[in-house]
Amino acid sequence: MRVLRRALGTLLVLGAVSCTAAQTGDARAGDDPPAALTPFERLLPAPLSVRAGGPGYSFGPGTVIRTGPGAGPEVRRVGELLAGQLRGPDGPALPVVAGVRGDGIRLRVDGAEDGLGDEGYRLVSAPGGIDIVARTPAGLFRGGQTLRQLLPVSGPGTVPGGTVTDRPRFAYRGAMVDIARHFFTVEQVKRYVDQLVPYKVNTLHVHLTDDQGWRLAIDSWPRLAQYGGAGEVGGGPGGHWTKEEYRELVAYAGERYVDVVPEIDMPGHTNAALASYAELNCDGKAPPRYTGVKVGFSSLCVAKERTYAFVDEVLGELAELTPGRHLHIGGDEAHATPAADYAAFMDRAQQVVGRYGKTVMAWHQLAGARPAPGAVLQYWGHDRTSAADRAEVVAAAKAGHPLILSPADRVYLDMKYEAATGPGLSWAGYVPVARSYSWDPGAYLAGVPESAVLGVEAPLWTENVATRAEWELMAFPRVLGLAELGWSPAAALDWTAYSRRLAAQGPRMEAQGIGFHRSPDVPWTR
Ligand code: TNX
Repeated sequence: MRVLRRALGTLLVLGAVSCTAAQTGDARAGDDPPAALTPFERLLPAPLSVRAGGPGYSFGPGTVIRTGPGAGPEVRRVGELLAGQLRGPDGPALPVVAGVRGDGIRLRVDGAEDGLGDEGYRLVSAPGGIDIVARTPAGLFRGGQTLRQLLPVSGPGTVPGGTVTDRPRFAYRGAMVDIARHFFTVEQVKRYVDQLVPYKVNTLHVHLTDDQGWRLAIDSWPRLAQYGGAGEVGGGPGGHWTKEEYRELVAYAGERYVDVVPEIDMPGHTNAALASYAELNCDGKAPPRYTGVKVGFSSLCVAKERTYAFVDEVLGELAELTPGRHLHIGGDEAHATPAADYAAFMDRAQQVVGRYGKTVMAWHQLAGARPAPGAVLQYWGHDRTSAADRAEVVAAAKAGHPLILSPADRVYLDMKYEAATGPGLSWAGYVPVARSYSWDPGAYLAGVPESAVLGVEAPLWTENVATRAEWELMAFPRVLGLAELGWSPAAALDWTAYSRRLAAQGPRMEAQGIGFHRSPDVPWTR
């Protein structure tokens, strides 16, 4: 911390960035909007601090990415990934070479850079090259994303001179996708990972099971995926992921420093499981599969021992597939489970998670039962959530449960922007881009100190989102705002300034082929 504070003393803190496009010498400014922000000003999420000035670095045909000193294979891999991201169609080859002496992009891990934390970095751009220094390879990767944004949309060109010193405000910056209501493939979800990493999102939560579908193969209960996965909302064929596919997603995300949090929603939202195995039902009869959009009608049979064998075996296989810390066990909208049964069930399910060496994550309804020590609660309330429900969550946070904030009327990506939005729902109200961005996670729940907030997450529920195009329309651009709320310092959060940064991302999202919502509250320039 001391190092960072000392460094900050010499830097202009965010908001004071004052270079002009002319000073930055952005050689190909033409492919960013006219009267555009300077490259430093358009960074999204806004960094902790920037000191712009001095001549910058121009990529040339011979530019290389250098790693070292003593960089292991992980730093090299970060270099290769970054080269792949930076290389435009006609850009330089950007080979990755060992040793940081010489011109080029120099990636260096320095364990003594305590002030940069687990994901922070410092990027210095000057005529001799660009230095990215971090305490961890993850920090180098995040710094590499900043470098991408400092370049013109078309790829390697000139990076203006200056220093960015940056680290996230919150440790957890997530996006969730529901592949249960409508099925999506691993390839489609990987594409989402690619679309999120430029904005420094570090967690992908996958809602794997619900009433309408069970989407992950479980060896000890094969009918869950085979039968329970063969359907979806509206009667489509559905589908499921094999373990191999799931591992592939986890590895792909992991290489980009995105942690995958799997969710098995219990004891409600379980019709697909109940339909697959009669023995999981209290009356021993399997219900039909479900293709509607109601919630809150299904429950595992809390009184049956067989239910706990199911929980144990499913979570055991899931833990084995999960390198990350968290297993999400749902716990929301268990309207068909009496309160005492709910608490009893969640006690046992949480014990199972603990036995497999993982940390419980659950929707905030767990606060009304008995959250296990350390359990992370995901708050999805909204401005009309009752004072009593809110008080339960506040009390849990005060008792030491870290919170993930996903307020439904701010960051539920399935909420329509406005009445005319085609896909999506509106039970939490319409959520225009400005509303989605305009709240402060550190001060959102009265009585919850910022230190109790582990981070933020934007869920995309898919009852009424059936295609990848609809998914992109709902997620973009709102998910960028969530990324900024999770990363940027509180002092940087300002809608007017943000809306200009967001507008500058328009051509970048276009270049990535993202079909985003051209919301009228953003000053898009083209
Ligand atoms: C509430 S959020 C749900 C989901 C729905 C969503 C639709 C939560 C934990 N439960 O089951 O898909 O609303 O917006």
